[in-house]
Amino acid sequence: MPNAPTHIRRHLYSTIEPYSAEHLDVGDGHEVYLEQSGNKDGIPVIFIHGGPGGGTSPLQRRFFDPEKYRIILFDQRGCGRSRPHASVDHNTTWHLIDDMERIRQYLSIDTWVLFGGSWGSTLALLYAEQHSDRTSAIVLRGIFLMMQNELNWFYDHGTSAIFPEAYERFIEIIPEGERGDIIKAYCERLMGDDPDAQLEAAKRWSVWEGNAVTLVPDDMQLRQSAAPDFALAFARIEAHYFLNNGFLEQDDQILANAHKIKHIPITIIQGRYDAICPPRSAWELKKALPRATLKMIPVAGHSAFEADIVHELVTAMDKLATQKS
Ligand code: STX
Repeated sequence: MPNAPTHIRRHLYSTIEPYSAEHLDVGDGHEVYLEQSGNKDGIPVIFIHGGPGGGTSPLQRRFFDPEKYRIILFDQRGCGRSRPHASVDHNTTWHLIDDMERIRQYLSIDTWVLFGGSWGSTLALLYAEQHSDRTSAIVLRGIFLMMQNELNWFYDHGTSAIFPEAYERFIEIIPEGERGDIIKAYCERLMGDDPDAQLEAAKRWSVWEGNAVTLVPDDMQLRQSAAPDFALAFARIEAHYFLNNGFLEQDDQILANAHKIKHIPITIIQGRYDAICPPRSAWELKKALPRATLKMIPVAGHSAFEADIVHELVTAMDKLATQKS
């Protein structure tokens, strides 16, 4: 008899519809979109999306076994289906962390699993450092620690060396004299009162990032990045957060507070060729969290949806479900 295969590639779970979808009033004039799918009595997991400003999509429900997990997705302030669209008023990291706590209490959840990639990893780590007693486990992808060296990499000298032609399209609307601070220059256009100039800047900002998400160019990703509603929220919110360095008190805040979460089971999945969030941050995080598991994926970029990344994320979530049930 042949041996059972020792390595079966995992794919996303099947498409599912939410059993509940609503808007939650979080104050300050904001209403956030909140949905639940899977098993009402399952292990609660909150999906924390990227950007900031990226919003959620139905594909993101599919990392989790719907028989084992109570799957919670929400659109952070100002993006996705949250209202008002593209608003940066009362929109900071600390508001988002409070919104997550509000959602947790509203749903009567004691502790939950945090699942986030990219900016979603930033927000997951900051939430956990503040609410470690509410966090049962964390699964992270494409680590972003909201540090100045990461912003310099993506908006200045790093990604631009890999995608020079795309970078030229990104910076060509900014006069040379303003290119010393691209984020600030973009912010002025994205927050200005000319709607056409706003949208033009938003599309270029969003396409610059969309272009670098996948290892292999992906038409669907690029169309999504250029879609006006997506681009406007994504660009305005990202630029607002990055101009303010994520509203952190110190550049290495996440690493400096890592000791607060060292007892929590943490899995880090990182694509080796992630051009947006290069592996150095995942490595620094692993060093600050010696008990965490870091999986460096040899053939993968930034996207959550590349085959080897999906395999690792689904495997990590399945393993957690087995340990907890
Ligand atoms: N932003 C990283 C981030 O969270 C610097 C992110 N990067 N791309 C995305 O999110 C989308 C896939 C949502 C475009």
